[in-house]
Amino acid sequence: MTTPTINHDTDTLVVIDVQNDFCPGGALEVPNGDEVVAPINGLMERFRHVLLTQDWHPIDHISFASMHEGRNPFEVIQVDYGPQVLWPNHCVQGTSGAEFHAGLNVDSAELVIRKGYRQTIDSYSALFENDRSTSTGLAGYLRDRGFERLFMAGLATDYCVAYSALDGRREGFEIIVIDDACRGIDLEGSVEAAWQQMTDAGVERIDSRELAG
Ligand code: VGL
Ligand code: ZN
Repeated sequence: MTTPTINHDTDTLVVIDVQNDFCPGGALEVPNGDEVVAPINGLMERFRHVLLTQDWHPIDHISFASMHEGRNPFEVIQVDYGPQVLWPNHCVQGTSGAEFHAGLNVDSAELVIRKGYRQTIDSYSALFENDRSTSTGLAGYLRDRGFERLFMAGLATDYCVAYSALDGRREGFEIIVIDDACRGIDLEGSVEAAWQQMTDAGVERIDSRELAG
């Protein structure tokens, strides 16, 4: 794809999980995660409509390794809805780790959608929880608002960005991931695998410099 032009009526920028715990020094740090802040601030000035997601877990969340005796972070277990990576405790509701990065200019955001707040299920995607069927309500909101195309940026490429992009395609939205405004966790090649899946699903991949309007 070459130089998409922003359509201010039907495009929205979805900024995913730019929270302290995913930045250097955070509980689940994404390598160089804070490098997305500057490009995303630039993008937020250019889009009329901006939404944010916020990972928002109870302290006893099922995805936390600390809840599973004898298990360590980054191991994978089977739960009711399939495989689940176990994470260090992160983005606990009300903690500073769950706050947006202090440098992120969140003022223009029209909606903050929180996810992962149910104890028994994780939610990487902004649209569906990890069973891929429990809706967060976002798809309906986006349709109600008349949005057709979602530009996505944030953390982490291989988890919350990829799952959101894939679910967005499944729900019939055009999805464009702005690659230079994302960073990945990269467990055993997961960034490359995520890009393969996204590309196969028709997700477009651009650099913020390729965006016009
Ligand atoms: C995320 C792992 C656990 C993300 C959230 O934002 O990509 N990854 N929770
Ligand atoms: Zn999480």
